[in-house]
Amino acid sequence: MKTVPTQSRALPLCRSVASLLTAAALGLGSLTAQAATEMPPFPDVTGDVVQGDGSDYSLKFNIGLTQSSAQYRGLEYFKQIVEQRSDGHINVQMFHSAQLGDDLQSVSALQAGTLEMTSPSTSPMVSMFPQFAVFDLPFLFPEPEVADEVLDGEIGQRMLEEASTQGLVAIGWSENGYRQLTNSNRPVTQPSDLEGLKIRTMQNPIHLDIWRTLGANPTPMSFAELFTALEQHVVDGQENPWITIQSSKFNEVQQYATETNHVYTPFITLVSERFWNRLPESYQQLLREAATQMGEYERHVSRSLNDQIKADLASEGMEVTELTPEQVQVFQETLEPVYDNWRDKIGGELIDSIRNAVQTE
Ligand code: TK8
Repeated sequence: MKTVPTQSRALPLCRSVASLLTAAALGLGSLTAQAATEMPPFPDVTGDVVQGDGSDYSLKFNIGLTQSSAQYRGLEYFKQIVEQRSDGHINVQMFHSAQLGDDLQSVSALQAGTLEMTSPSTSPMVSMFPQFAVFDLPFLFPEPEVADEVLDGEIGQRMLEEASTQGLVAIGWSENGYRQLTNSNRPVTQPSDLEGLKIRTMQNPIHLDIWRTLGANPTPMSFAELFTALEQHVVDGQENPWITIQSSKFNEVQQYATETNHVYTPFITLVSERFWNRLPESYQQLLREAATQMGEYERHVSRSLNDQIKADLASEGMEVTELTPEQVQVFQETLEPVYDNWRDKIGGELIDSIRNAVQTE
């Protein structure tokens, strides 16, 4: 079997940014914490007005993350596109922070026809679509652009088609992104530092396997319960992209962070099939185009803010550890058995086709 592709992203030397910045954090922490992160501007809405069937439609779009996430920013752009190009005949109501339910509850609501759209992480959906589990394999995508190639290419397209069943229509990808570890106990630079740490994972068996293999004590839990669980020390740590750590204020209840980049998580854009079937074809096409444009913009927002947010978290007092390439390799090698454990269940062909796409990049 091939070895896990070495991350080609430049990883600076291990250092604690926080120690350099503690003084600044003491003085300015509360001020900088208030400063809103500047989002890249919305691209202009382009394309003609799309003729519908004369009826008006209203859709509720619910996401798990907060109003300061890239996910919400993407949703705001989606709303602009859909409302402008339908000339106001489609109204988009935005809900954030799991106001209408967490990822799994939202998917059920789509199936029941009580919610029209959502954009969950693929990971909690593997019980419905086992092939999504491929994205949970550790260190699969060395660069975000490689994830784009796969998701926007043949494999991603096929997965959207395969996920358009069970009351759902899957119309696009955006990104949650590379996941980073945080905890309230100690700095983590190697798997042995994780011993005994209770880590919240998504409701996903591969993530459980990853953290068990690393020696931690993982507990699956809905994202909506996570802040309280961290605050009350029900769990010691969690893992999510920098922008999610910041927009969900996990840094207020987590002292240590390690830039592990261990998994890249896509978001999938889903529509309720019941709603979809009521729409004229021209509006179905409009939603597809808007979902694609939302995905492009949201990825841009997420990526352009990543490093800035990491630095902000450090200046606000979090102790942020960046791993050396050698330290990353220890994590990769420790996690290689996870591939063997899941290969047959996920499908060796699918894993190979993604790993081949990664290598030809
Ligand atoms: C938000 C979730 C979240 C995910 C998780 O709805 O559960 O940790 O990373 O971002 O999809």
